Amino acid sequence: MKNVLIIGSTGQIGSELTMKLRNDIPEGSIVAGFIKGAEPKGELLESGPAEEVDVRDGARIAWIVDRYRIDTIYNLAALLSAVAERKPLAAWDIQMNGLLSILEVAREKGCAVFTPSSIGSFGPLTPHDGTPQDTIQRPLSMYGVTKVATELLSDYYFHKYGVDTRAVRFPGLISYETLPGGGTTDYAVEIFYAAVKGEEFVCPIGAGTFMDMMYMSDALKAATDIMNADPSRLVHRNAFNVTAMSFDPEILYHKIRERIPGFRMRYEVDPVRQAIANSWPDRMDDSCAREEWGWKPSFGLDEMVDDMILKLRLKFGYKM
Ligand code: AKB
Repeated sequence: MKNVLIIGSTGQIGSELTMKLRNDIPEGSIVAGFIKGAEPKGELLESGPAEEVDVRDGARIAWIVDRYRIDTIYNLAALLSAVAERKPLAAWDIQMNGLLSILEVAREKGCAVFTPSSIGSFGPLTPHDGTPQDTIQRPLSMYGVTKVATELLSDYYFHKYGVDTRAVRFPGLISYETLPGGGTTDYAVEIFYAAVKGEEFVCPIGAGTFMDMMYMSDALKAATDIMNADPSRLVHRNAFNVTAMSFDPEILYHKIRERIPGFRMRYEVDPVRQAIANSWPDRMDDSCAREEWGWKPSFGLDEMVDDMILKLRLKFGYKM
């Protein structure tokens, strides 16, 4: 991996992945792909090339691949689970037609492709505790439908055309740089913003709802380690279960209160997000990722909570 195109570079994952790749591969061209209205700013704009690109525009993607001799494409353009339920046709269009245009360019020009899947690719029939790598995937949400189709189409292009497609199934991602938007797990980020600002948090997900989660630095490590992995060791490709922790809103609330004693939370459950969360795993088994490419997260729950509070206080300029 040397010259990389990140489609969706201004989103929650893309903004940090682009900067990590620019630091890790200073000799490469790391191109920040963005859509109109979500232009990169500040360091992201100044530290390397940026190109406007709609994920569905294969001709434009091919032009960027030629111009920068791109060898790897990170496809991070997606509508997250809750917003995809409100806009199912747009979610299908972006997720599926976008993926197809990228895979076609990759087939013609020999690029590797990473398109993340998610805990959203599972459904109510999936075993929820210790969810295996290979198991039932019958999601009920449009987001989940597109994630299962993404896994299948990515595997298809690998088996039929030899396109080097690899991916992970991300859990909820927790980060302090860029807010997520429209996901079911967003509460686990938003709660920190409220706590650090001294505001009450209204939680849209009910007590007792466990979901897998991961701190962003581990997610970036997963996204790059899988693409750098020795292909001869990969039994699976699209996509690996990866997790770092599992908690419900109560556990997270109490962990934050241990550090910010005055913090308050109350529940106002959003039925759409709650139904999605109920259908997702409580805790995935990620042993295949550990065995096939050495996956191992660095941040557990306590380390993540400490770091989130510290980084948000610094971000808002609060005295320590
Ligand atoms: C969402 O909640 O939609 C995402 C995901 C788990 O894929 N964060």
